[in-house]
Amino acid sequence: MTNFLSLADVTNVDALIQSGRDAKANPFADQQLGKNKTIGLIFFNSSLRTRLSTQKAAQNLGMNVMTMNVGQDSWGLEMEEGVLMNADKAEHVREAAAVMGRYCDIIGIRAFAELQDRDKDYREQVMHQFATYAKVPIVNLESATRHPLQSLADCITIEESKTVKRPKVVLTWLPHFKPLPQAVANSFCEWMNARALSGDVDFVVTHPKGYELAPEFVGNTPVIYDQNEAFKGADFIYGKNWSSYTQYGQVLTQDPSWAVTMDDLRLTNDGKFMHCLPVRRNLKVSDEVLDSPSSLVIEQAANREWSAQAVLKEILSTI
Ligand code: SN0
Repeated sequence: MTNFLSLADVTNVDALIQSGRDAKANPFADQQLGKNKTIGLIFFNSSLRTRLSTQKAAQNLGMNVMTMNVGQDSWGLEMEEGVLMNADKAEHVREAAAVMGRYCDIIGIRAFAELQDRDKDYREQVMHQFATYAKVPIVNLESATRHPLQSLADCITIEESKTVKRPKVVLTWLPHFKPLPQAVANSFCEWMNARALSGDVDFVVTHPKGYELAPEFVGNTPVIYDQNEAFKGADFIYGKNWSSYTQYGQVLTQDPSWAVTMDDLRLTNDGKFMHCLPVRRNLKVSDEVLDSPSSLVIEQAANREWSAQAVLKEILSTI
């Protein structure tokens, strides 16, 4: 693996999930692999789990870690090509990425969707600019359209928590007053579609009308507009808010009936609740659900360390 930008960079999903589970069982087995290697973690947006878990995973592999918040710690970065730089951005990504590539053996980048211009977001300009100009492997720490380290952690969590061979997994939209990116939902669809294809899960999506995700992510997944119907017999309910893709970046409804409560869990097959965090209590999901044994949110977050370790291990073995 050279870059880890999306599922397309993974040759064997099963093996990567197993590698994460192996790291969890034996975190320091590969401590020599990253010795004298440096990872730079570059954030254009806030982070708690991604920053700490990726740093921890890199350290478990013996790597040195540097972290930077762009714009706060560094100069503001100009990402547009061929512009006259006479405004607030002091440095161009061409130089910034090239310099970082000289200090780092691997670079992780977080750059959320701006939710203004759909074509621009879905072109994944920032990830591609860093990959081009840094000339070292790039790890996606949540880009405009995807969050693959989260999806890998979610696959690990489902594998270790499932009680049936082929669990039913439901992705549900949750209410929120702010427009959030589609990245987590897109990525979850991308990875669950692959798991469904290999017979490891049954996967359905439920959301209000107007919240259809990009067709390239949904694929042939059944979309059910009745949330209660979708929840019937579910083994895992994966909650996430996202803003509209079709009316790009808009909040079309905040219907509180879409929040997940104990009544919803009672429709399921002793279903477990999953969410990538951060989650706003009682807006998206009730206290009762989050504080019940049915919640897997802390396990999922814990598994971020092992998903990052599996990915870094694979990249380190190629450089
Ligand atoms: C981000 C998102 O992509 O939805 C990161 C998730 C890992 N979430 C948020 O920005 C939540 C912000 C909020 O105010 O609730």
